Amino acid sequence: MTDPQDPKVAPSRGSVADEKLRRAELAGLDILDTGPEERFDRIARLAALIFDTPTALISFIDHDRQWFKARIGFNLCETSRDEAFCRYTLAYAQVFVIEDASIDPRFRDNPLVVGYPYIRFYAGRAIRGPTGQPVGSLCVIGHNPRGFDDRSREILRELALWVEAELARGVEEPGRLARTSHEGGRLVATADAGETIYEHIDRLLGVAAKANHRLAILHMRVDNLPEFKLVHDAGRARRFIGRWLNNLRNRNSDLIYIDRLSETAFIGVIDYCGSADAARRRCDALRAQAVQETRFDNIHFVFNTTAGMSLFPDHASSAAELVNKARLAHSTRRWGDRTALFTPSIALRSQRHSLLQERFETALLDGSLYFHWQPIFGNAGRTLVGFELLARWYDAQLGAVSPNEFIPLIDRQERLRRALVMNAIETAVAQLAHWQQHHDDPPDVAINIPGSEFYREDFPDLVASVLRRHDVSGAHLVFELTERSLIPSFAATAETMQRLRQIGIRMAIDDFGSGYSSIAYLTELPISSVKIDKSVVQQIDRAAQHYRLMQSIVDLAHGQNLPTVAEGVETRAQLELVTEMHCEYTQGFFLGYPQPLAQADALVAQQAS
Ligand code: G
Ligand code: MN
Repeated sequence: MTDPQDPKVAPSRGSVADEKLRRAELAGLDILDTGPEERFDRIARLAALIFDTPTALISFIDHDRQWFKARIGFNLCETSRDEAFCRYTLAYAQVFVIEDASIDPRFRDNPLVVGYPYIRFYAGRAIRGPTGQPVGSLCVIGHNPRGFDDRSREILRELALWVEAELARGVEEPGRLARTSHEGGRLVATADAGETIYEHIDRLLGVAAKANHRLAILHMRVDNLPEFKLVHDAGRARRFIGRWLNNLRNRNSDLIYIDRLSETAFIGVIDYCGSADAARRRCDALRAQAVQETRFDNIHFVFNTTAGMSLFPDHASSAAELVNKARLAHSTRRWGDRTALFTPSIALRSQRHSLLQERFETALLDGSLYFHWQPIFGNAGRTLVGFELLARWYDAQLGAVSPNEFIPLIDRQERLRRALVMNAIETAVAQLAHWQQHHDDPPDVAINIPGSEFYREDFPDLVASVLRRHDVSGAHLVFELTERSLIPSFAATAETMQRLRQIGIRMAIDDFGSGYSSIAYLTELPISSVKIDKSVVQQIDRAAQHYRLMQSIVDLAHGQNLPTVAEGVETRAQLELVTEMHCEYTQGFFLGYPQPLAQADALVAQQAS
């Protein structure tokens, strides 16, 4: 073997076959791009202490790069293989020493010598894998020329053998950490198998409090993870996600912790300085990295994330509370790039929301949740044709609760949503039974139905049984569905609509023109009318372009033989214009407010006489 201590000798890569063996050994270790581990950091730290050097590294030589598993006093995650001092070390059985790189012909032009980190002194010892292939090195580096005596060489050799022993023990579970310490301006925590995420974060908080550091707690969800898991088996998916997390850890030294909280949720802790907004931008940047394509094990995937965050010490002092607040902030954001920052008003709103959800069922029973009836008129002859049933809530303590607030909350909970829908249907059908007995031509009653009900197998049967019980036909019932609520599946919706039509019920598309208007709703679904959203109607007397938009929607509906209802008509001018457009029906404050049943009943009686 040539002696690389001789400065005239350049190291060879070894034969192609040797290099192949070496790389196979390295691949078997599965260590490249994994996260920092205390058991390796500790050895590097000890080396720096013993030899009194600013820098100690445990590196591995990949195909074309040198990658660092442990790095004390060194900012780069990896360097090119060509620059690596360690490729000399690898080719040598003993400790390899450069006393002054600036005068060594092999190194004096090396970018790591002429530039950062200005290496002068280097001492390294190869690290061998289980079958003896040299895969990396343990080295110490200094900025000043110096010597390295036999005793030092012996110690470095012992430390390198210790690294080899750790390698042979295999890769530790990443992200589980035991002692926490604060050193060199960066918070560090170390591994403990039995610890929960919360216990670990609590310990980090303790260290941060002592060191006067601020932490951002990130609650991040990978929204497309279920798709990923549909395609890949559990073991591969777990390894892939582990690799993704390690990439994030490696590239962000301020991300002092990240782990998986549930199927799709992850908790990260960022050590930050500055304002809350700076912390948020830091989280955004981290997530921007998180969506970059990850490649590993022949899988390519892009993780899409949404996230919320809370701050220590501002928002709470315990892990449980901070994680909850980050999660709460997250829940206010369903999409978008920005990380949602927790604010006290988010907490207040969420308290109010849970209070409303708690009280809802009682409200249905004690009558504080009730219905108003808003009349709908034909534009020709101004005749009353029906009512839309609108939920109203007056709580003894909270006062009037707007439907804009409670409907979205109720819709989120299947049980409550179902209770409200069935209550509305019961109310409408009972009143229809009454009107049927007293009037030859009872009015229609329209009810808002959340789209989710249409995916329930038994919905048409439930409705039919209410009709049967009151001995009422479905001919005067209209179910209103918003465009928004129907997005998931046309086929399932159409099938339910057909079954409802068989018992006489008509369907209307509600709020048409307010959101994701699709012509397909008008052509593909067996609906009977189109209700044009008030945001469209209320503009028609202001500008010609809005007038033309409304006219186009009316014409579009007519093209499918569907009559139209103008919603939210508030002025005489609007009423005249919608009539001029041949829109068939009008609903709005100008002709009638949503009103209690007694008034609606009086309106029906008046019309009949
Ligand atoms: O989404 P839907 O069309 O079901 O909503 C009806 C809502 O519109 C009810 O809450 C009702 O109080 C409100 N509304 C009804 N008529 C008018 C009106 O003329 N102007 C305004 N601003 N709102 C109205
Ligand atoms: Mn409606």
